[in-house]
Amino acid sequence: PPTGLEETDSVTLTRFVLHEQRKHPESQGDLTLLLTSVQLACKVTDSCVRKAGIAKLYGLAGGGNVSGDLQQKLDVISNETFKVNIESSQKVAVMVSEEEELPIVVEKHNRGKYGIAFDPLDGSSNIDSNVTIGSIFSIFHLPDAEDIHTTDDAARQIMQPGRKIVAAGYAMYGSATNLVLSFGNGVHGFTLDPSLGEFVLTHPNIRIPRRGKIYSVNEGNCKNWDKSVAQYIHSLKFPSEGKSPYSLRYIGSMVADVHRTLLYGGIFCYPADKKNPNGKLRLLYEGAPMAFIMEQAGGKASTGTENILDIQPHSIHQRTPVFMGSYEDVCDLESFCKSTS
Ligand code: P6P
Repeated sequence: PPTGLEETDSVTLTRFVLHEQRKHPESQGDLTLLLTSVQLACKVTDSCVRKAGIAKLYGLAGGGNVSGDLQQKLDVISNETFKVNIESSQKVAVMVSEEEELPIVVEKHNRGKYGIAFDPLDGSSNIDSNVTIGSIFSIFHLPDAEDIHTTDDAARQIMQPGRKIVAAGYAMYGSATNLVLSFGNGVHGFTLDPSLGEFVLTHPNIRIPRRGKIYSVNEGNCKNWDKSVAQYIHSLKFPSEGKSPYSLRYIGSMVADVHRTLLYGGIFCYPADKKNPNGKLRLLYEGAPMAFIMEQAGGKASTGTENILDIQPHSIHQRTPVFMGSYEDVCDLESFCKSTS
C-alpha cells in the first residue's frame, strides 16, 4: 500500500535539472539557472492565464506584433514576464521573441553565454475561448556573447540550425499545467503541483509510438495544399483495403496538438500552401524546438523534403512547413512529397 512518502520523493524540475547538470562536471550550472528562470516565467504566465477572465484580462491590448496579429493582453504580459525573468538570470546575451520584431541584446554587464528564442504565448487566438495554449522555447550556445554589439550581430549568432539546440521545451496551460523539455538525452514531462508551486516529474523519458492512428491538420486549408500533401492526407482517410482510416484531431493550438501527438502518436501538419508558401509556423521558436523534442522522443520532423533540424535560419521570424510526429507516419508523408518534388 502507498506509504504516503511518495510525495516527499517527488522529483521537482529543479532537482531533475540539477541531477542532469551533475552528468556534466565541466558545467558551471548556467543552464540550470537559466531553466529556473524559464520555469518561473512559465509559472507566472500560467497564473495570469488562469485568472485572465476574473482579472478581465481578456480582450485586446491594442498594438500589433511582427506577425500582424492583434496582441491580446496575455500576449503582452507573458512576453514581458519571459523577458524580465530570463534577463535577470544573467545567463543569456540574446533573446528572440515572437512578440519582438528585433532580437533583444542584453546589456554587457548582465550577459551570459546562451541565446534563447521563445514564443511566450502560442495559440493566443484561442485565449478568450479557454482553449489550451502554451509557451515554447529553444536555447542555444552563442559562439561569442562578448562580440555582440548590434541586433544584426545578435541575430547572426542565434540563427543556428535546430540540431545545435542545447535545450528546448514547452509549457502547456491546459486542464493541468505541463512542462515538457529535453537537454538532448530524452524527453521528460513535468506537471505543476499548485499546492507546491513546483513542476513535478510525471512523464519520465517520453517515447512517441513508432506509428499512430491520428492526423492533425487544418482541413479548412485543403483547397490550397500542394498536390502531394492532399494525396497523403487522402491516403489516411481512404486507406488501402483492410486498413482503418486515421482519426482527425485538430485543436488549433500548436502546443496542444504537438503534445497529444507526442503522447498518442500520429502526425501533426502545418503544410506550406498557396497562401503561405513557407507555411505559417515559425522556425526558431515553434518548428525547431518542437522538432528537437520529437526527435529526442524517437519521432521525426520534416518540411516534407528535409529535416527541420537541418535548416539554417536566414531570418529570426522565418516560417517553415511542419510535419512532425511518429517516425513511420512522417516517413510516409515524405515519400509522397519526395515522389512529386
Ligand atoms: P490555423 C496559433 O495561432 C498558431 O500559431 C499555432 O499555435 C497553431 O498550430 C496554428 O497557429 C493554427 O493555425 O491557421 O489552423 O488557425
